[in-house]
Amino acid sequence: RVKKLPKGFVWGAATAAYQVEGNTNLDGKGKIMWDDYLKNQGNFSPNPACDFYHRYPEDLKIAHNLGLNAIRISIAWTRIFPNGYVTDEPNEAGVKYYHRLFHECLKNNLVPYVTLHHFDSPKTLFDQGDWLNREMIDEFVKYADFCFQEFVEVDNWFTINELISLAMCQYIQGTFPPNKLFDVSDAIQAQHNELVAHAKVVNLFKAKGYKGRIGLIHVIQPVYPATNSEADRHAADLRDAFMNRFLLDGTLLGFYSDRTRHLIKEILVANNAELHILPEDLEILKQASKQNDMLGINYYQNQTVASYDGPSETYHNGNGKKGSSVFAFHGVGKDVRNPAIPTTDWDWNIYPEGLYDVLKRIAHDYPDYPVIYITENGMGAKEAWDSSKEYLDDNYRIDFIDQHLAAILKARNEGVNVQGYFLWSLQDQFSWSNGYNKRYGLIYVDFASQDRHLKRSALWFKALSKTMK
Ligand code: BGP
Repeated sequence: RVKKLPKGFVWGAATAAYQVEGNTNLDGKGKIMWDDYLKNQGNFSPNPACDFYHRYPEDLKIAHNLGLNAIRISIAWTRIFPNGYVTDEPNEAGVKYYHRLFHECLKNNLVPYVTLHHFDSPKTLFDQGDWLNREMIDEFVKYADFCFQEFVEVDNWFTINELISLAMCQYIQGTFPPNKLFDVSDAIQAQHNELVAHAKVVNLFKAKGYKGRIGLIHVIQPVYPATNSEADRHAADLRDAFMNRFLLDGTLLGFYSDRTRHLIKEILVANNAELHILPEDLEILKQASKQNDMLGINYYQNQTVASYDGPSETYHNGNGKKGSSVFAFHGVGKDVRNPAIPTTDWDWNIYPEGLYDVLKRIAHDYPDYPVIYITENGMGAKEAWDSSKEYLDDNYRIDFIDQHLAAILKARNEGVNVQGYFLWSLQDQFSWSNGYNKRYGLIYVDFASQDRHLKRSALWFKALSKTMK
């Protein structure tokens, strides 16, 4: 379908520190919110992941050979400040590791796009309430400031990855620590506080005149009503406000529009929940909204929603048993399956048109939006390496990427300013709530031997990279 990439297109793949590095106890790294939780749960361990902490030269070389020109990487806060609190004595080993890593990226002509927080709050700050505690915001700003000063080889910064996923998984679906269920107050407050944290960092980045660009990453799941009934359409609006609109408004407008506040209020009332906004928050958001240099959009799937007033219920399909997911949110709406839309084994809808809709919507609703990069998109699958074959056959992934890329380029041709694509993920990685059997990589990783093998999608990726000239 896609025959040619636009000239100068950013063509990359994504990683996140905790999902790739492994070595969570090495060189003075401090604990994060996941270490003890995963140990107690006993299902899967973040070690060795793909041992990127040691094997990054090999992976970056492969990425370069595949024609990639960019890579998404995150810094593990607790490799630099092991107990989360920012002091005058950063952990040298951690600082040096990231310098080595960034230099290796540049050596391989991979422009690093660096995220400061990717689902990995330091354990100390997590225990004090994580983003619900405003002390976390202050420490985050100091940590960001340190990184901007130290890592001058980085030109592209993202503050926080996927605020809504974190809030949903921590406080609504209970799949990330602290595993709360439908605590609507905490979920919406965390979203707001993270927006303020992002905004403070952007304002500091600009006030101090750091070079380079800064932005935020949102995962957007467009919401469609199950039927054309008024009730279902309203449910879709409510869900969209909670998942997408609140965050897009806070980032790109710098305030929550009347319509957004109205919808959020309805959700709060239905769930006896509260949101606290300090008067100064809005000034901070407003100032930052005009200073974002770029916007990262992660896109995986859409949602089809029907109106629902019953009790809230959720079941997370974390093992790939197709059809087992349940999600019903009191007073907001329940997920229903649209039989016309195919799904993965983890019940994620495959709906490339949704990505086109997302891009068009941002350009339409937020005309002052900064340049967009698709910072994640990809397909998880159960895969096993067959040593009698040269490459792992993942034609479904090629098809998936191809269709999503076509949707991006269509929006781009219609004027949406989208300049790049990062596949999730570069290599197979550790998945937060699914462990190791949900593989996304261009590069297959044998987690026992740490051998790397190429998938067919990697060759397809490479062939397309050559069309850019
Ligand atoms: C995004 C995260 C990634 C990654 C991806 C796939 O939400 O930013 O860290 O994990 O989704 O999700 P999963 O691993 O749950 O399949």
